[in-house]
Amino acid sequence: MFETLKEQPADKILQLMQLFKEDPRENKIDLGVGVYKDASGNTPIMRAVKAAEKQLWEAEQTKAYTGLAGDPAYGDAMVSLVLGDAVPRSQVAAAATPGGTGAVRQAFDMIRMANPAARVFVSDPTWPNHLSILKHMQIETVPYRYFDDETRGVDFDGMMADLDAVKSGDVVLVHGCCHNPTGANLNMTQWKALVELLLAKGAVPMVDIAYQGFGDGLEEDAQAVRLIASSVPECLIAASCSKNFGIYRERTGLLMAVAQDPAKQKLNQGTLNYLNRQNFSFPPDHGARLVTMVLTDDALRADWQAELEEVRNTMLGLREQLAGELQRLSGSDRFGFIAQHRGMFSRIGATPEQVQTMRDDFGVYMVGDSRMNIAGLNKTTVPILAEAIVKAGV
Ligand code: PLP
Ligand code: TYF
Repeated sequence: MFETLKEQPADKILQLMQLFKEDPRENKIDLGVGVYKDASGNTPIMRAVKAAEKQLWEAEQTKAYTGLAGDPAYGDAMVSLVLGDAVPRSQVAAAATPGGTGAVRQAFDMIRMANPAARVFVSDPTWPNHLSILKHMQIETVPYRYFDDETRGVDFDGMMADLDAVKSGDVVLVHGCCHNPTGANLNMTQWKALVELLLAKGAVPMVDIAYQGFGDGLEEDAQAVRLIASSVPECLIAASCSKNFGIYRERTGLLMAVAQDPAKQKLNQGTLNYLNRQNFSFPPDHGARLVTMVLTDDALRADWQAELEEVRNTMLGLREQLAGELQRLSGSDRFGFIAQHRGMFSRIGATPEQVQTMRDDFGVYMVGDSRMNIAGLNKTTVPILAEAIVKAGV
């Protein structure tokens, strides 16, 4: 049977991790995979998470199964973190998932179940896993313009023009904040215009929010998803705790289905539970439990928020430093977009050849589409990167 299998394309981001490992140069710089790193290149366990883990070890009495949707307290805590009081809790169905990826996958499954003819509109570019999963599930995917190669900001006119083709029952996938891979984001005026278009078309928004707290702050980063959830009749939200709690390997995510019609909540919750059962039964609990503890304990929460702010401000500082350094070296303002972008990533608009030159000549590893992870830098490596960017002719 297995002889019928075909080689599957590798994930380019994960491939790059391997290439970096194999490079013997000591001064190489890893700007690849989206993992936060401090100035010494470590990905620390956040203080509040570590403290919660200690408490949990003392207090946990059982490892028996939770529910199909995970621990309800986790759902409540995360719905509140993401949606605030934008919609009544009674309108939200929520299920824990293995990571944000699990939430994305379950969301696509629910879409296909509800409307097998639904097309999913995705930003060009988007996180490669979106495309890979959609293709695997044989869901029709339609790209919409997103990134302006000239300004390195959002091509909002192009985006709206392409979304004019959306039909009732189609799904429009958006990144709630900190767009991956570009770092370019809509402003609130643009989000409002997008919501108007979705309402006019009868399209269902799906929001992937994997970096809440990494852009402009926990509340600020949730503004778009809250606007959407409170404006449209139905939407799906896939949230990840991997980055903002630093618990990548614990696989902690949440899928939310929001409906203005309260009668739909029960059906949606039942569907989310059903889909969890079809795919993995009970979702992982350890990370979810830590998140719940951190979010519901005042002291832990305050410490988590403080550390998340440190992380966010460190990345903003690196953005400012890099933009400044590039302005000095290039004698132009054309790299100002790096300080405007938000989140871990910026697509700098280099050609694949220029990306390769930076790798060969300077040991700088960014993804082939010229996405760099800002958190892979520190004060000392910023000038090295700036020189590489300018010398490669970007
Ligand atoms: N969505 C986007 C846009 C991402 O960048 C990521 C990666 O971190 C995820 C979802 C999900 O990540 P995870 O499955 O590790 O929670
Ligand atoms: O985009 C990134 O780098 C993160 C991490 O298959 C990631 O989202 C990368 C590839 C992948 C899963 C997660």
